[in-house]
Formats: sequence, structure tokens, C-alpha cells
Amino acid sequence: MRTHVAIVGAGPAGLLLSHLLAQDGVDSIVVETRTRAYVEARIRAGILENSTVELLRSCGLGDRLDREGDPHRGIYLQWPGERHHVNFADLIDRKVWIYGQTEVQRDLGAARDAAGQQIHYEATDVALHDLGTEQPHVTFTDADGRALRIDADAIAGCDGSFGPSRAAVPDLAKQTWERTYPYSWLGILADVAPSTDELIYAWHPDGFALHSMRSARVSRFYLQVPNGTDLADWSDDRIWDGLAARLGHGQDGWALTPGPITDRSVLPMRSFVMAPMRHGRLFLAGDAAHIVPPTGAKGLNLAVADVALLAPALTALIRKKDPGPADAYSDAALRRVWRCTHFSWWMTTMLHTGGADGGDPFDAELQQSQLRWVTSSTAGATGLAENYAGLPIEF
Ligand code: RFL
Ligand code: PHB
Repeated sequence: MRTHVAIVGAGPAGLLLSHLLAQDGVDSIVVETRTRAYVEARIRAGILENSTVELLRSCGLGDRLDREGDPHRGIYLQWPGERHHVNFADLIDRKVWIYGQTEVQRDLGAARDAAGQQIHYEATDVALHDLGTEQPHVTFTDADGRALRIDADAIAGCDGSFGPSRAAVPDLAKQTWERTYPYSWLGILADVAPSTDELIYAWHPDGFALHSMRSARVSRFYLQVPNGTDLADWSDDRIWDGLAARLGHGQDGWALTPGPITDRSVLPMRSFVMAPMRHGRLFLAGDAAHIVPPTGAKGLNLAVADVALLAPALTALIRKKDPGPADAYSDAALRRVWRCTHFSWWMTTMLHTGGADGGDPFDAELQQSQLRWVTSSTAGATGLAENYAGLPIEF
């Protein structure tokens, strides 16, 4: 097969890239290891930034988001005895939207179906070749066992943190930075109306907790747990008791309503950046190039921002034979990546405590001091608001 861009990975980065390229008259073929049902059911991100929403609207993907998405004016930050609202709308005139990654993925899938996009799900043995030439290619075995090859002008590595694209860049041609954290998140989805109008990020001596949501009937919660936590050790009662204690059930008359748990998982936390986000004719976007811990709600938004830069860069390279934007892509994308990497690290280290292991009392005092400043100073709150809701794509 021959196309302009071979896209590895049909997550949000890969499908949005194929959508934006098609709008500019650039063809692509997408290769994905999982089934479509699996990709569309994966429970992940829940928050879209202002600039992500504007981009999705501008490329024709905003209709259902505008009907069903829930705009939030800000978030609550709390610690025992105190809950404060940080109002992004008042501070910087920007909002965030509750709209699950599952919904974004379905909207992208429907738009690509309507355009007749070629996507090979359930591919195996996906490999990238000849990246240093102007005619790279991808080989794979399709769902029917056929060995296939895609020749392209460029390859987009949108295959997340475990795909082959990052690994295809030789060690000598890349630099990486990594931070692991000494805690994980236990995440649940529950069939119960949210007990809050906007997200609650809670600092607590037992560990961080987050009350998020997916709709008027579905709530999403996270609890900080030690690395290596076994889900079997967390009964439903233990989860709800932990959430009630950390989120402040009974505090100022606030009550947490539990409900049936429909999904649960433990997620490790990691920061990772690889540079440059390009090797020859391979361009990386999204989790393939960088990972952030989820505390800042940045991962999906960063993937979208990468692709918003990459699509016009590949269009200029392929249709106008202008390499300028493609040459500038990695540096431009990395500026936002490092800002979001810092913000995600900052939110994470401000809110996670020693938990069951006790923790450092000095750190705990600094965290609470930081939380008091962020929630009481306009300058502090505006910094958080700009980073959480307000970064322009080209930041
Ligand atoms: P994805 O979504 O991982 O998609 C990559 C795709 O590549 C496929 N793949 C391959 N395809 C072909 N050949 C191979 N050999 C392949 N190997 C892998 C995979 O099957 C997959 O379909 O990466 P992408 O597109 O870069 O998107 C990134 C986002 O998914 C991710 O950053 C976010 O989900 C992170 N994240 C959040 N981001 C936010 O912006 N806001 C949030 O509120 C938020 N919450 C979260 C999150 C991530 C979480 N988890 C589980 C990691 C909450 C959670 C719990
Ligand atoms: C989510 O709803 O899954 C979510 C929300 C905010 C975060 C992380 C995850 O910071």
C-alpha cells in the first residue's frame, strides 16, 4: 500500500491526526494493535481544556461535545477542614469540559468512518523501517494473517507509551527524562450522581483523593495508594470509606453518596519526556513522546496539542515540499510539553502525601502552605488556572 502518512496507533492522537490531515487533502493509513471496541471502551481522561475544545469544534468534531459535554468554571482544592473553589472563568475567562476520552474516541471513529478512512485494527508485528530516508515504510500482519507493507512520505508514531515508534529511535539519537513517583492511583467508575458540581482535588494525611465525573449519572473517583497495590485488598466498603474520609464527608454538611462500582484499576504515575520528537521521517505525538501523571489532567490535551502542530507541518512537507514547519515541530511541541510536565509534577507533589507510610512532616507543612497560597492569592490562583485551563495550543 502507498499513502502520504502511515499512522501507528488509533488512539486520540492517531485518529485526530488522520482527521486533520484529510481536511488538508493529505491521505493516511492507520495501523492499531487493539480491537476498535477495546480502544473505544478504555476508561481514561475526563477533562478537556479550552484550547482542545476549540480545536475539536474548528475541525467539525464539536457537535456532540457541545450537546453532551459539561463545561466547568473551575475546580475545588481542599484539605481537612477547608474547601476552596478556584474559578478559572473569573480569573482567565476560560473553562474546562467534562467529556470522557471514550466519547472523543467515538466521535473520532465516527468521523473517520464517514470519510472512509482505512484503519487496520488487530495488527501484529508492527515495525517501522527506513526512517532516515524520504520513503519510510511500516510492515505488519493484519487481522486475517496477511503480511502487509505501507510505503509513505512520513510515519506518525501515535502508539502511546508502549508502542514501537519510540523504540525505533536509536538511543544515540534521543534524550529522555523520567521521574517515577512512590504512589499510584486506584480509580473507580460508579453508577451514581456526582456529589459535587465541579471536581474536588483533596489533600489528606491518608493520601490524595479526587472526585471527578463523567455525566449526571456517572462519577469517577481516584484514591492515592502505594505502588504495587493489589485491587483484591480494596473491597467496595474500603474504597468508599477511604473516599469519604479523604473527601471530607460530613464536613460543613457535605455528603459523599456511594453507588455501584462498574470499573476499577490501579494506575502507576510517571513523568517521561523524549526529545527530539522526530527522527528522520518519523514524527512522534502524544504519549509516544511524553507521559505526565494524571493529576493535572494534561495527557489527552497534550496529545491533541501535538497533533494540532504536526498536521499542518506534515501538510507543508508533503503537499508544498516545505520542510520548515516539520523541522520546527519538535521544538515547538516540546515547549508546551515541558510546561505541562512541570505543571503535572507540581500538582502531583502538592497534593500527594506520605499516606500509610507516614510521610515527611516538613513536606506536609509546605504542601498545606502552598495550597493556602494558591487558594487565597489571586496571583497563585491565576497561575493554576492558566496552566489547568488556559494554555494556547501554540504556547
Ligand atoms: P493512547 O491513547 O495510548 O493511544 C495509543 C494507541 O496506540 C496503540 N498501539 C499500537 N498501535 C499499533 N502498533 C503497535 N505496536 C501499538 N502499540 C500500541 C494502542 O493500542 C493505542 O490505541 O495515546 P495517545 O493517542 O497519545 O493519547 C494519550 C492519552 O490517551 C493519554 O495521555 C490520556 O489518557 C492521559 N490521561 C488524561 N489526560 C487528560 O488530558 N485528562 C485527564 O483527565 C486524564 N486522565 C489519563 C487520565 C490517563 C489515564 N490512564 C489510564 C493512563 C486518567 C487515566 C486513568
Ligand atoms: C478523570 O475524570 O478521569 C480525571 C479528571 C481530572 C484529573 C485526572 C483524571 O486530573
